[in-house]
Amino acid sequence: MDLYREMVRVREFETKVSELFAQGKIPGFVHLYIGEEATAVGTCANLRDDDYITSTHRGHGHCLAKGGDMKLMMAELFGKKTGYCKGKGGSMHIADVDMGILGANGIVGGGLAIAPGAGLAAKLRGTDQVTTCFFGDGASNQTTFHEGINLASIWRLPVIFVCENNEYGISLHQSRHQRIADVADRAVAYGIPGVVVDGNDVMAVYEAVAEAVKRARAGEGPTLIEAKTYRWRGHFEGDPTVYRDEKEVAEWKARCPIERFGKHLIEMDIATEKELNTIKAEVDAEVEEAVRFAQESPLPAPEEALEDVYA
Ligand SMILES: Cc1ncc(C[n+]2csc(CCOP(=O)(O)OP(=O)(O)O)c2C)c(N)n1
Repeated sequence: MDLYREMVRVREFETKVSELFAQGKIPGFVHLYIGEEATAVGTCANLRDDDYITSTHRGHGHCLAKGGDMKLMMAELFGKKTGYCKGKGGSMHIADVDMGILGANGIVGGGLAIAPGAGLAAKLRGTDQVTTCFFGDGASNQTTFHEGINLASIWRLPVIFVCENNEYGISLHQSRHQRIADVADRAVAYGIPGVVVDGNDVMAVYEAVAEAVKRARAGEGPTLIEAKTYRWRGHFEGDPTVYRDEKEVAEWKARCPIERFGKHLIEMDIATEKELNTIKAEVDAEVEEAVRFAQESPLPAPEEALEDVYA
């Protein structure tokens, strides 16, 4: 039930963000994760508060699933002083070090260079903390992918590399940017396990990551997990999405991770339809509260623009 609620939280947060963005209430760039919820939720359900994640430009789902505060996230998207980065970072720069969220990242593949560092730090401290590194199929062509996984492999670092293969790097289908169908095949080059999992099946993701976390905590090193999934929205909000047809989108919508898991819970007598509707209503209230908090919060003062700037 917790997995279901968490996926609904990600979906409803972002559905509201898409509405508010279309109304011009949210400035900047917004990349939505709608359709990919099972991957973040199934992964983060294995992590403790003191474990780390690195995130991407499509990071709302990762941050919420890892325990980020919805109100502070919404305020950040609104550019308000009460947001995670005092309104100066926006959607792509949400970080909460206390919750192990080492940062969403506008640099594609950026997290792949950060995660082994966090893994090495944990290893040197002698803790059993793990770091999970989220990235896309497009990012798996970056040098940081190869450097990061190679280092993690030779040093047996406790890092779980989770490739969210949503089939596209901006407008380019995977078949046009790679000659392989499975990014997980690249694990062979680094002598680590490579696992392909249905990224729209929250339990399948949970189980694959559970195994990788066990290996990592036991000092056996990293795992590369490829979650096959799909983003329902454009690359960014406002993207006219002319590079894919509606039939493809409809086919993936029919595999909605939330509806699918809801059905499973009902069939297994774990939940009733009424209980699932209650969860949705509770989440909607939580999202409304976050929007109210963001709207009522002050904007940062212009003279604060140069505070907290490091160079
Ligand atoms: C280093 C770098 N190169 C290029 C870009 C431009 N860019 C932004 S998103 C993106 C595609 C990312 O695709 P993928 O990693 O598959 O993630 P997805 O958007 O599909 O979640 C690119 C090339 C960037 N932000 N950073």
